[in-house]
Amino acid sequence: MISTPFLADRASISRCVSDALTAQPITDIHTHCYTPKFGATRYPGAKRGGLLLWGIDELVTYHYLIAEVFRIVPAMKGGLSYEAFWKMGRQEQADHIWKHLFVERTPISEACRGVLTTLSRLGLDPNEKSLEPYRRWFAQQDPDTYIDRVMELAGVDQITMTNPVFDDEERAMWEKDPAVGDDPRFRAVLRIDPLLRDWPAAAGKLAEWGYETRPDFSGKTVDEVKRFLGHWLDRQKAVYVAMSLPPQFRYPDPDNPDGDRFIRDILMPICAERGLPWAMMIGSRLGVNPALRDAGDMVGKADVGAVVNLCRDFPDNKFLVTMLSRENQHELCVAARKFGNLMVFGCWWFLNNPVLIEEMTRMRLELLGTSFIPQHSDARILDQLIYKWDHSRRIIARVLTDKYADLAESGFHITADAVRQDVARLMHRNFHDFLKL
Ligand code: FIX
Ligand code: ZN
Repeated sequence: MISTPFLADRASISRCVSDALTAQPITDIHTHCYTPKFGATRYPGAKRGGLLLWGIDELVTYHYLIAEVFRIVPAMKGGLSYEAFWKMGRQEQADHIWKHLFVERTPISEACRGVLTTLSRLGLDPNEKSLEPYRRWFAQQDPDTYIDRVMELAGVDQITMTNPVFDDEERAMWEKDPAVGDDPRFRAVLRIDPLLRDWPAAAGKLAEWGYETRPDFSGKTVDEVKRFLGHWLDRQKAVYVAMSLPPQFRYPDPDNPDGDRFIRDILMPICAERGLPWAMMIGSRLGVNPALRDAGDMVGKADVGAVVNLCRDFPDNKFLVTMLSRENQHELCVAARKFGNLMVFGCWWFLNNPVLIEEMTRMRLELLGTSFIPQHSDARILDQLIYKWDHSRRIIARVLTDKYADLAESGFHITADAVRQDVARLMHRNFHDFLKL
């Protein structure tokens, strides 16, 4: 039998892991990016032409950076009021952020560093004191071909969108052009937060749209909500159903019988019937500072027990779960050891920082082997795919190298092929295989 050479030392392991991660196309399972048919930011001028956000002014006015600049120039006497900031045009906002976070201070936060990584990887000098040179460069790009460039630099082969059907602007685009989401580089996800976060209002909206739904679930409500979900799942060709849920989400929840009913009688049956996972993103406390708009949301420790109860009570359903609180991560990993229909994914939002990506990836490998999805980008601006994946790859490489080195110490033979297989599972196959289960 021909013996397969194995990786005998840490240096060869490290090289092999980095090469495998660089070569492995990544499916990004959760972003807020959009196909060009949804309309794109227009350069010069950075005018919002639709839902596809890209380019320097969008990058610099990312809501993470808006939150950070209000720490430097606070919305109080002698600072800048929220109203004044929101009255600014996008370029004026970007100039304000660039000045205070990138020029007058060291851009050392992860969100600042991300902009610099992106500019560098695009071949631009990240040391400019003004945004004008970047604006001139972005004004020469065509959004559609730029998507290909970004995906190539990020090593991403599929961008999974977030498509909130209760968002009037986006729903109108789907109703006007059913093919708006048709782009081989993208997949759609039916996002339905209001159906759990505010059932009575959501039932009222469905009634406005012609569905016979009533907040008290009387009449044909159950069948009509299923019809609504089925219509949009078909329209979007959605690959899963998603919700962001508050820290107080419980299942079952004696204080929210409507929510329990929606989950039990509507959502679980339709997802099981179609083999679609329900992606639960749990722990977002919305609007703690409403004046910051998208930047005003916060994290809260949630109840992993709700995930355990759902996975146990609905064994034929699949659950993609990420939680926002660092304190929930270990318990969620242990829950995943108990249920094969639970796929843990990503280092979400306030967890998407090197120190926590490292901690979570180590924890998950040690408790779950390679049976999880280590990361998603959550990119809101297309160009962020470049830095979010560049930064995460480095950390995942470091952690995997350590774990393989631990294995080698036991005398186990790690082969390059095994490393490539593991990396393919983590960055691509686990998601696609879970969808097909
Ligand atoms: O609910 C979500 O999908 C969150 O990821 C977003 O609402 C959040 O603003 C975000 O982009 C975090 O990275
Ligand atoms: Zn998101």
